[in-house]
Amino acid sequence: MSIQDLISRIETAKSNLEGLKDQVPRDQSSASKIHGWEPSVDRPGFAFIETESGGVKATAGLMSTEDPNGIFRQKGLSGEVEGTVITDLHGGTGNPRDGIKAGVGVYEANLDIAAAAEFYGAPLPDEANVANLEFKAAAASAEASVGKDGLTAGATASLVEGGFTVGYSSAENEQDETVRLVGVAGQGYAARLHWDDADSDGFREFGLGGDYSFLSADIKTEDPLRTLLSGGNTSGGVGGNLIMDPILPEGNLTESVANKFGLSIKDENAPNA
Ligand SMILES: [Ca+2]
Repeated sequence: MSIQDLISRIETAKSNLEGLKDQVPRDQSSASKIHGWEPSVDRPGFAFIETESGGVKATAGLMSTEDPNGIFRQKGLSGEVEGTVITDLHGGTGNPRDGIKAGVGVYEANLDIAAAAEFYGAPLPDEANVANLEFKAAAASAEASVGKDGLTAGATASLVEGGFTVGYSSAENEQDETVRLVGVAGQGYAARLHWDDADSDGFREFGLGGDYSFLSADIKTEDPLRTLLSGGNTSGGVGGNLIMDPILPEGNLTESVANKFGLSIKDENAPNA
């Protein structure tokens, strides 16, 4: 049985269980309903309750902005509580998560350097086309959730958090890899597993991450075997890329090895496969 089969069996079992709780299957559930005021250009404050079959999210804040090119977004004095049984609520990412989540923060900001570089006509090189900065001030959050993109369990509270995500992501490439490193002036204890296929190329970005005391880190890779052998395309640039890449065969190494045993990690039915 391939990893793909195993994951799809887990997902089928989970949706069967959900079907027992509620006779309305997830994909037939009604669209979410918003009660209150969502963030808008002419009103900085927001406060709304979002409901969907099986889930509810209450969120409020004094400021939330995002520039139209997706370069910079920020949020101020905000809080949210989210509890779901069957729903697609999860921070607007479109990734269904079942579980509970709560958070408050005085300020948070994200800067997409790759989007900014592209906008100003100097795009980052293809092999390093992911670069984000993140910052939070006086924030606390707790979450226990599982969904089609992964699993999260833990809690973090900080005075200040700052860090970056770098790497490579493209539906044209089957060796995508990103690394996220964030320093936390506070305390955090959390574990995360990742198995989303964000670029829908048939190769899931497997990974793990966590918060431990002053450090929050995540690594995701479409080619776990190559990442292990090369020490990471991103994190081990010199040792990994320059030495191992000429030695290791092209393409997804994990898939090549899996194929030798009659297995596959690729979902041939993915939209960009
Ligand atoms: Ca992928």
